[in-house]
Amino acid sequence: MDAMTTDISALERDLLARIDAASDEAALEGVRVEALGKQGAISNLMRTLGQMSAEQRQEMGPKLNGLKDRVGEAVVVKKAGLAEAALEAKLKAEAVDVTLPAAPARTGSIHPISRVMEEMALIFGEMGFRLEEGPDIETDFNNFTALNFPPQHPARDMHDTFFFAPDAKGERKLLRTHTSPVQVRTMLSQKPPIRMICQGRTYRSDSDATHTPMFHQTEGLVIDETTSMADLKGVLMAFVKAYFEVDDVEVRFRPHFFPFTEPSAEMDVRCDRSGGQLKIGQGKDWLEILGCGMVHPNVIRNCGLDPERYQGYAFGMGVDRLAMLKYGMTDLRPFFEGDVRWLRHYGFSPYLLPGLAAGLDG
Ligand code: 2NM
Repeated sequence: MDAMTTDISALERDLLARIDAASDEAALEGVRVEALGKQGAISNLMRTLGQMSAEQRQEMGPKLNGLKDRVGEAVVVKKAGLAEAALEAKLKAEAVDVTLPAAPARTGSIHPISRVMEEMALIFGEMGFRLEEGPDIETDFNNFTALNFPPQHPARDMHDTFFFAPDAKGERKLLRTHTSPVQVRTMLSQKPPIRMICQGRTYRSDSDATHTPMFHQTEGLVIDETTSMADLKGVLMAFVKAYFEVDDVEVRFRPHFFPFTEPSAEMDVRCDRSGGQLKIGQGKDWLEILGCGMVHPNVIRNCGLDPERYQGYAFGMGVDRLAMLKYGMTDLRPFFEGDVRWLRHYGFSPYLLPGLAAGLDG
């Protein structure tokens, strides 16, 4: 073997070893350019063929061509191997464990109280009542004084109020015992005509089968210059018909006492309890569903309005009890226990919103 042949064999071993050692496509391309590029080692050798004698050329030509082919082939094979390894690594990094369980079915639902409050807001909204809001923590003035509960009056005890410790100024805040302070806030901040409802949590220290210390109310107020008990009756009858989804309903007003209204009344609706099921609207029994009356002139005055010019009516109802009546729940306490079995049974789908056009069932 002559020197040139030895050089070629050594070059081939060296190139093949470096191709084999290339760890990525960039390194491999580097080796390829050094061997087969325009100024590459093999290309330079090929160029020497021109200066050779005929015999030399006959010997070296096939050798150099063989070298070029084998090195070129090694690059192609290595390149395919690197591409496959890269794909493999990528797939491994992005692997998904298909044995993982699928996302669980949604089990959340709308609580009957939320649902019923939405229904009520919708019905009164159609009749032109705006929804107003106020805080759960109230002042004694907004919860009692403005509403014609005189200081030291036993009516304040009637409400089993939760009081906070007096603050630095000696003011004793409380958890509102009804939503009526929202009416006070509205009268103090808006000009008549006022036509509003409010809804929300209310608190009284009272707990038994039919009372929870936290409960919900919906109340309404209309203040204008010419309102009457007849307007009140019309609004409340329309409400009851829409809420219980009955075409006709007979109601009666029983005289009652509230400090904030005069006259005051409780409204009953006809019902039928025969057959173990409660039907609202007609029947031989009566069911009490709400309290109402003409707003007391003292309340109007306490809220900065002239009772000689303005008067109005108000009403209030217990959301929790009306939810029970409509949806056939017999016990109040599970409302606030958070038992998922109860919620699954009585909860509403968030996709079925109440609407008046297609009936309240959406
Ligand atoms: C009721 C019954 C009767 C009522 C009165 C007022 C206010 F602030 F205007 F004076 N708001 N709500 C009212 C009247 C509430 O609930 C049984």
